Amino acid sequence: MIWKEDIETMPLEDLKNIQSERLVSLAKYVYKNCPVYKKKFDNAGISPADIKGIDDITKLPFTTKIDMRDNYPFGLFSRPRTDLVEIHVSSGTTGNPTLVGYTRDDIALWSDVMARTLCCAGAEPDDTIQIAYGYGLFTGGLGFHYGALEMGLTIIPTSSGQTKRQLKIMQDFSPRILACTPSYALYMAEEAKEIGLDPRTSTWEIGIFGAEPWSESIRAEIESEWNMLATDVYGLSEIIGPGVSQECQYKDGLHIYSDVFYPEIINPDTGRSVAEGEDGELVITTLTKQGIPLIRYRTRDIVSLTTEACRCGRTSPRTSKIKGRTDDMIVVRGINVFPSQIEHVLLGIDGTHPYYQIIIDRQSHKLDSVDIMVEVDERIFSDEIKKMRELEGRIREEIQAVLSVGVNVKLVEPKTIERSMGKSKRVVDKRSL
Ligand code: DLL
Repeated sequence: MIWKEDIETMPLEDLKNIQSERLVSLAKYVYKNCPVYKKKFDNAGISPADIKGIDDITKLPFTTKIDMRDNYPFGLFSRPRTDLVEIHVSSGTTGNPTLVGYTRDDIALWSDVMARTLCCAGAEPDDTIQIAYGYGLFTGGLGFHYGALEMGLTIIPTSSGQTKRQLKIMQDFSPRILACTPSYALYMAEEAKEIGLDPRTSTWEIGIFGAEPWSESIRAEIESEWNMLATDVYGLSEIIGPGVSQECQYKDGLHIYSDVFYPEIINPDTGRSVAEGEDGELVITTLTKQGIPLIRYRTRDIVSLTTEACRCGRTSPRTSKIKGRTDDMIVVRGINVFPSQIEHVLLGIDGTHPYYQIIIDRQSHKLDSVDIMVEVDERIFSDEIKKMRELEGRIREEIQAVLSVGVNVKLVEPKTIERSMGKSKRVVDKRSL
């Protein structure tokens, strides 16, 4: 599979017809095969016969992470365990992890959407791909693997870690494509320089980065460090893994495969749809999955959606980059704070590095404190104390102006903050520990 023009450039009315047909079958399928969904439909007073087309989707109840956890491990499945050929687990922070499973047809679907993803990023059939996402229970490594197999690429399944070996493999086998988390791409650039390798001379021309939030400033940093095109890939285990949406070369939103993953954007407080272009929570219905199809799954990721045509010719709607998570929001002294707001300020200031950590604490009976550790250039550290204090003051003021919350800023030397080879942890909330 290389470029499926009929699907990628389908007129929106045809897309809607396919979505409608698929939703009608899906409603019948889960009602018949999954007792949890039967109960959810019955409680909402909805029968599959009420679903006549995609516009009826709002009649159906939402599915949440809580439904996944309450019915752990196999309660939300529509197929018996014996029909599953693979299972994956998404690690949560509390309680049971989330289990997802695939029938053979689901693996075919995953391979297909991942091949579309690779193609969308600009991969060609003769390419070699280095897959430095973790292989294992995490869906990143194997998801890319299936897509690359489907597309016929040459796969180097390095998984994450062993950075010096990653760099040697890149030099020896000349892959054009790199797939890993954006934080690992940055870390590899640092390591490359450490061993005297100029990252700008690497053979990687296209990067497919995701699994964690990353800003345009981090994109600019990766693109200039590695001299490559850095594209964004989005997905989540509950829906399929990576392969829900992907940026094309124009980097103007992520094309969502809405013929199989139907997107809605809602106001997370009211549950109602927001107008096109407005920010809200992304809700996805898996239109064709068999093992664990999900209806109106609340991703908690905040995006906006556009149906405007893209210059690449694909007609599927595009989401913005992920702007935050409904549950990532930190409430400090009653004010809502998103880590991305802090990142945006930091990366706009000359001399700071894309490594920072936000530490929130509460001393007994005192107000919450926000300490931000920021890595800065060596040259700033060797400057006089006065200059360092000035920079700290400037960062503090700029952040306070954006957040309306007082913060403490501490500049730290390069390489002080822990590096990540998978998803990085930028916020440490000691209040909930
Ligand atoms: O992270 C799947 C994946 C693997 C996506 C490799 C892309 C590449 P989970 O571990 O279940 O699955 O985590 C899903 O990660 O709800 C988002 O909050 C976040 N996330 C994933 N991709 C992006 C992205 C994989 N491109 C959760 N930008 C999602 C921002 C992302 N956040």
